[in-house]
Amino acid sequence: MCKVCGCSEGNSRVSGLALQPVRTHAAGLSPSRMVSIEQDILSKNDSYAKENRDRLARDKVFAVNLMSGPGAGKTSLLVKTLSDLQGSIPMCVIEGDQETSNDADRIRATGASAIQINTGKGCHLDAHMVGHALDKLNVALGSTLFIENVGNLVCPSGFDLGERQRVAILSVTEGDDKPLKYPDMFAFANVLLLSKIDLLPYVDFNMDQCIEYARRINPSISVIPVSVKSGEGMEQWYGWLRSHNNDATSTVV
Ligand SMILES: Nc1nc2c(ncn2[C@@H]2O[C@H](COP(=O)(O)OP(=O)(O)OP(=O)(O)O)[C@@H](O)[C@H]2O)c(=O)[nH]1
Ligand SMILES: [Zn+2]
Ligand SMILES: [Zn+2]
Repeated sequence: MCKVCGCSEGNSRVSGLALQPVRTHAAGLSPSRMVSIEQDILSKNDSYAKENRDRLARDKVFAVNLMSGPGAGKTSLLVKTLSDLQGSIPMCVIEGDQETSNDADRIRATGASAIQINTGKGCHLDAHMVGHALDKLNVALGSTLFIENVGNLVCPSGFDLGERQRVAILSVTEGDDKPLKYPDMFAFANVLLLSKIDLLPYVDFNMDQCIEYARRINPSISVIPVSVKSGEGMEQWYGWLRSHNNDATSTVV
């Protein structure tokens, strides 16, 4: 179910577990009834998100919601991060995709634990799905939990999952005007990772312009340019992760 595009009529699954879909294309519903259903769904999501947030805080887990359009490099970034930081921070992953367990398989190949959520026709994760995934994934005390959202630059920005930080990833092949065209995502995020910067010589992407657009939407957004391929910027990303992981694990609940 998506309050933005109202597009989901599919079944959501957490590794085979069926969740009840909410249908938005109900014939005969007036627009005001639809609005009231949407408000109900959002307030339900918020209460599930609060449950997740309280649970994660109790377990001293630093949860990061990673969002981007399809193919911006979320899984590649995670695979590299999990390989490079193995042994220094306990880490695990919740993977969200409409179909396939390809991304969870790529994550598990690094040795890290991963749960795949398939959203069917759903275009984003919601807090209820993440709660079910948390029941299945034994997240160790003091871990960083990466939640890779469904590849979509719009809909995930409407749904709090109970995470502590939100990271939007935009690759340089997508165009520097995206913060203005898809402002909700950039308003929602705490951090913007500009990915695939090894490709900058081959594309017309003005990094300064893109950052200026992003800050027009969200003046406090942090920006980290990275390339998984060349390794550029990865130390800055790891520094950001370590410091937030320390904050989460040292917060007294
Ligand atoms: N040149 C270059 N290619 C990259 C980089 N990071 C990822 N890619 C490529 O981009 C493509 C998509 O990467 P993924 O990591 O699957 O992207 P994703 O965001 O997880 O994709 P979805 O989950 O389908 O939305 C792959 O072909 C990667 O090899 C990078 O830093 N530089
Ligand atoms: Zn949608
Ligand atoms: Zn992915």
